[in-house]
Amino acid sequence: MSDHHGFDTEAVHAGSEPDQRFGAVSVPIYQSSPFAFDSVDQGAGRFAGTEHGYIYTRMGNPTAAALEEAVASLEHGHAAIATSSGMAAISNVFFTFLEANSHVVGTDSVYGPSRVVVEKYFSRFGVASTFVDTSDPDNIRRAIRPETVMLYVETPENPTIRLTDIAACATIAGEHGLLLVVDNTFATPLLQRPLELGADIVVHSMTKFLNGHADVVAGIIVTSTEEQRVRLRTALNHHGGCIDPHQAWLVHRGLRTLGLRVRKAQENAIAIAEFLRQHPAVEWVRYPGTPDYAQRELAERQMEGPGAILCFGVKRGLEGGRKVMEAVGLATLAVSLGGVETLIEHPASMTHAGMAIEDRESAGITDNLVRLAVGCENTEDLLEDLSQALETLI
Ligand code: LCS
Repeated sequence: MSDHHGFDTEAVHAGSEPDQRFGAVSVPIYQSSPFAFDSVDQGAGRFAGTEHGYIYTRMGNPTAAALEEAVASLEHGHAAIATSSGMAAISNVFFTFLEANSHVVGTDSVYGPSRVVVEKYFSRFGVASTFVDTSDPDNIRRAIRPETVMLYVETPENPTIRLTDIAACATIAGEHGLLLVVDNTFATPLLQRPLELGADIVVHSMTKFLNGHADVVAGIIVTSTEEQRVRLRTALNHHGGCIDPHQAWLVHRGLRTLGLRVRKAQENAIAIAEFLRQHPAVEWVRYPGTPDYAQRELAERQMEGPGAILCFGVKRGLEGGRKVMEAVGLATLAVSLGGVETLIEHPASMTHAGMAIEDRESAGITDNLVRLAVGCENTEDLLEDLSQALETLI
């Protein structure tokens, strides 16, 4: 059905066949670790892969499979593998495809732990890496070595909202035989489908928009081929990191309203960005939906909407940023993003406080940068809250 229906129809129906036994309309939660075999032959067949069916939840589970089918369908992928967290998904991609003495090129300001996993742990097994500003494809070309096997890209980037051209990356990856992996957490498949632009693999922190309710940590890998699926699934079966059935069910429930939530949050973000641009206490706004956004042409070509996350710079630097954080009432002061509630965060004093000031500045994470992950509240309430918080700077 995925080729014939719209996004919301797929989000509601993909992976959601009524249950065969009692006709339950919602996919049952198969909260079981093992699955019984009818016979020794059947068990042997399942292990050999000659018989379809479940064996043990680490190796696959029907509730998780429903979610995997739905996300694969929304991303226009071949198949998907759900994991216990976004980091478990990303680590499994590295674990599966990186060999000793191979090399990875990645986006410099990816979500911190995605870079740490390669630089701190895989380096122990001889994997080298170069993280560059991938918004300029020439930086990628310059970083590639004969032993490079993977190009790992996050777009839009967290928290700078800088974009990388996925189609240009696919061309480079094709020329050099690299696996192109894209973290699509910020955009969601509603707004950006990297596999259609030539990426090989998509990863998500489903903790964010796909689940959408700030109550679950989960991740997923979407593949474009059966060979990738088998390799990733086998690796995950061996080293763990599988999703729990109840967790999978919660994410699948949230996924069914993905389009509604992201469109509403985006509508709010567009209004907020415009409001901030006019505000005397705000120095700059970075959001793909504003007319002065530096990568507007790329945003329009690559994404079907500007999304629900923006960052802005307030007057009075670090102190100004802290003041706004303290003054907001409706927006919650918390990390993470992609839930129905608006969250506000100050990277310089929170998520990126551990970085040297020069590194922060060169990555564009200035002291006055405030990250706003816009939720689904009423627009006027959010504007009123931000307005009273910004007043404290005037
Ligand atoms: N990819 C991106 C783009 C993320 O923003 C995150 C988490 C992850 C992967 C990892 O996913 P997890 O394992 O947490 O499910 N981002 C966070 C953030 O911005 N604040 O808190 C977590």
